[in-house]
Amino acid sequence: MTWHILGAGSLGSLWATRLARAGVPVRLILRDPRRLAAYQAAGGLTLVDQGQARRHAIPAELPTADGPIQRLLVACKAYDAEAAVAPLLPRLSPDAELVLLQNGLGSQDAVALGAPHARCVLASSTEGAFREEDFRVVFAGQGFTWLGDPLRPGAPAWLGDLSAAGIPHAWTPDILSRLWRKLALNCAINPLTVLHDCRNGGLLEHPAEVAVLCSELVELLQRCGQPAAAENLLEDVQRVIQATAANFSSMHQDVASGRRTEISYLLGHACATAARHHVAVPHLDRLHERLKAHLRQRGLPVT
Ligand code: NAD
Ligand code: KPL
Repeated sequence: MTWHILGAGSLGSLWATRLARAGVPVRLILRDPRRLAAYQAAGGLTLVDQGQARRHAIPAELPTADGPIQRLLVACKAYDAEAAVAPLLPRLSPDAELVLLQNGLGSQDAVALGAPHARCVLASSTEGAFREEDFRVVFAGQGFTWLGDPLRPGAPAWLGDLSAAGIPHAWTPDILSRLWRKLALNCAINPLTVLHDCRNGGLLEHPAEVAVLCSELVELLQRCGQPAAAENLLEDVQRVIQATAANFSSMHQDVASGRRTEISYLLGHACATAARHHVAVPHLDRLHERLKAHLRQRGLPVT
């Protein structure tokens, strides 16, 4: 069964090249004729893995191409996912499955609402990749991908393709808990690294700020039906800060490079959920406002 991959950026290319390398049929879906022409001129997708570069001539097409889509990996940013999937809806076969790789929460519901007949499998990944140039991606950090479907707990047979491709993964009945936990970690760390303009380790100098955010996040998670995601959150945040002390957070990297952030699907989603559940989170709200002001000053979107 062919994997269609929507979004030939960092993570989409990392998945596409590893699946193709394992002999799994893959097709890329590129945004428009200009990008398709650029891809064809590049001669394929290059994966740099442990210093070794290898090009994979994976076939590519436009969203308007003919042919049904049975399995779609959505590898766009959270803010692009819904609009990117929309033109593909007429091509989805009745039993189509979508794998949603977006970080944070909110974009998955938007995609699922637009594709009510498709099965939506949610993913939470700690793998790391970045684009060295267009259609050339560096595998930067070993990690793990959790997959799950909150509506249908049974694991799909295609997980075998991921094993064949050497993509470390596991199926979980609690994918929402995993996504909420990652969101909470991102909320406690990433905005502060932007506002203090520091590496993750720089937050060791701001323990009280981190602690108060964690206590509000714990209260929110408990009150919005995600108590497992709240367990030992502060200890985990402190562990991640120590373990990644030398790194810049993904949000810091986005802001430093003038790229749009996924703020609405991380801190924005946490604050909106708190408001919906009538949970007071004054420090998270204030952090959200400060972050939006910081982004506005730099001409970056606040959604
Ligand atoms: P990216 O910006 O590198 O890639 C996204 C790709 O989607 C781009 O190539 C863009 O052109 C394409 N795209 C956008 N709209 C499109 C459309 N309408 N049609 C076709 N293509 C379209 O992003 P990324 O870093 O791969 O991140 C994807 C998601 O994975 C994000 O939610 C991110 O937070 C998450 N994530 C990334 C990493 C990582 O290391 N890069 C790790 C974990 C999670
Ligand atoms: O996931 C992260 C990110 O940079 O996005 C870390 C810093 C590990 C946790 O917030």
